Amino acid sequence: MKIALIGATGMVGAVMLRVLEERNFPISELLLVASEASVGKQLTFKGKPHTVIGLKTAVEAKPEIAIFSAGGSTSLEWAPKFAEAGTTVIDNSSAWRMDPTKKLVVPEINASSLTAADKIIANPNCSTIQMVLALFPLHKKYKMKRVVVSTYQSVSGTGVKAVQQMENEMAGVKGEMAYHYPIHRNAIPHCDVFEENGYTKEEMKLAREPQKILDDRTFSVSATAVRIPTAGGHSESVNVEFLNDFDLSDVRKLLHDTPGITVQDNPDTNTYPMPLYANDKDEVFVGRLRRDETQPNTLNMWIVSDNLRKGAATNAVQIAEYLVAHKLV
Ligand code: 11C
Repeated sequence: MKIALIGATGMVGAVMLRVLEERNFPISELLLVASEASVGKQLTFKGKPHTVIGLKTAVEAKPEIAIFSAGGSTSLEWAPKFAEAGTTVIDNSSAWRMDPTKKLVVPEINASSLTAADKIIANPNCSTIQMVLALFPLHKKYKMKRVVVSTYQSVSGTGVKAVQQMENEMAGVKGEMAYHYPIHRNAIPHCDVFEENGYTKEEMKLAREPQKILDDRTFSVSATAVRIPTAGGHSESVNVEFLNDFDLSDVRKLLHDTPGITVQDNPDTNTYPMPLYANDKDEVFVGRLRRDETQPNTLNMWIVSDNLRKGAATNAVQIAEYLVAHKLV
């Protein structure tokens, strides 16, 4: 496979290179692509140096797959150009997610909907992926009615400028601010921009994307997204009301049997998921499973995953693997 990585010099790009290498993705030629300012830079893949090229050169090279992690405006402009050249695009930005003509894919849930005609495939938002993967087996069996989620999102979700802001604040050094407020020793209830309804765009991604991925508009999601001073890994407190009653040991078994999920749930041994330990792992970790005693058919759980891996790079590479395995590229 000739693969292009758009946004190769960025934070997700670096994780993407590691994931492609670790999973030994079949690559005959790797095109590392970035903005004009980075053209000519050298990056290493499997111990070999690669020179960064520009978008136009990459389109002309007609790769079979292009994985984009370069922001929404680059995706909006360039994904259609790659698609016209015959390349299948897997896009990490929010640009195409809610476009009804594009599939929004978490491979463990809905990769089977993909066909060779899907030339631009959207990767969901990081906080959506980890939540929807845990909700998926439970929804299948017990049918969700309403989800209330509060997120605790790491600064790596914002990007390198935010990681730098937190490090500067921890070291007592003045520097550029990614947020309106200090993040060290703080919690900021503001991820992405505000929309007209008073929710942030991140909260609305959590509300809208699961319905599209699960192809079901009968349940609703109400979200509050909060940025906290952790370096990597998003955490989520999730309250789910089902139409049908559930058995807690069956919930645990359903989650345990779902590929991509690791259950960490034992109050006796203080076992529960935490971002420090989910960092650099591909799984979605689920714990603190307990019945909501204030309402029937309602479950509380705590979900943690590395936002740059399953939340971005790993999910995108899994989509690429599916396309290759099913001869869709
Ligand atoms: C965050 N979820 O942590 C965001 C980062 O829509 O792909 C990814 C933004 C997106 O703030």
